[in-house]
Amino acid sequence: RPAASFDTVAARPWPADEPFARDLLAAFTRRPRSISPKWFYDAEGSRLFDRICELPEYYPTRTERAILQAHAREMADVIGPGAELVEFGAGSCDKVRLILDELREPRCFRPVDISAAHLQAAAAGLRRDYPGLDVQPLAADYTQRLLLPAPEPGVRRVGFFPGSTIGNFTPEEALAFLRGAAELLRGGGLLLGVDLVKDPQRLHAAYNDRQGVTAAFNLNLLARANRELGTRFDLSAFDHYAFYEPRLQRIEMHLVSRCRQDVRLGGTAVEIEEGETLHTESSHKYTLDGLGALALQAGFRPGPAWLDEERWFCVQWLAA
Ligand code: AVI
Repeated sequence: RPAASFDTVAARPWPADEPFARDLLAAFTRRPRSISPKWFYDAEGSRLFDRICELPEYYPTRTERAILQAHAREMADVIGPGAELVEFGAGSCDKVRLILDELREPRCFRPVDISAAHLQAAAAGLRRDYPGLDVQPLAADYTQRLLLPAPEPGVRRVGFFPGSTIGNFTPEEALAFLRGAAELLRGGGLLLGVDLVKDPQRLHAAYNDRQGVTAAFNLNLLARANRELGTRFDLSAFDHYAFYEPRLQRIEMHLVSRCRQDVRLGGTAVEIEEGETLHTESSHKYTLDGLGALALQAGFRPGPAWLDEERWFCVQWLAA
């Protein structure tokens, strides 16, 4: 039986109105080629990210967890009793439990996440484990302005943004996010988890793990396009490439084309040169001074910071 050639397989219509399709086309038609890392996180990408968090080389998750475990009581004291807690990008609401365990009489907990299904499951788990807690999930994109009811008089609103997710924003996006958060949290504050500038070898290893999970996570962007948009990217024609750029204090992740190749994105033919890259993610690392300056610019007053012994990661209190 002759194998079906590409030409006899009917192409799926290009879903031009889908945001991922629009962003992918824009990514391949600008130079340098780049796309937002938010497209990593379909079900498969989220599963791969969970595996990254368990890798021996990927220190941020476990280091932040240890900081929260060691200092949750002090953090709860800074937050104070009767507060309303808002978590940005809550996901499975895992880490916040360490804070909730110590918080005195929290008024309510508002997990915010773009994935409604994920959020409902996480909220149900929290209601089960914290029977007295008022859990008010909000399915929304927290990089946009959030519509929350005004807190009751005298209730401090406090944000929680762990995982150094702020590092995946450009400096301009980070400033815009923090400005919006300062406004939303006025009179309260923000507990922010941030990965710190450190030995480039350590950073390099964290994004080039030996099992290749980070490579699979990066390549999943193209695999997702094949699944959702009907593209025919040959994953073996791209390499994962992640490096630390010390002047910009950031890890850059790219997908590098191993050869000259043509790909079709709907009606658009795209030519990719050998060695050309698609920039898929930046992961900014901060110094305490740099973070403090950014927070001040955004309208926060930096307070206590909790670090691990190696000073790899920091959970910073920012008063709003
Ligand atoms: C989600 N974010 C903080 C991770 C990071 O480290 O920038 C995403 C990631 N990319 C590669 N490994 C992990």
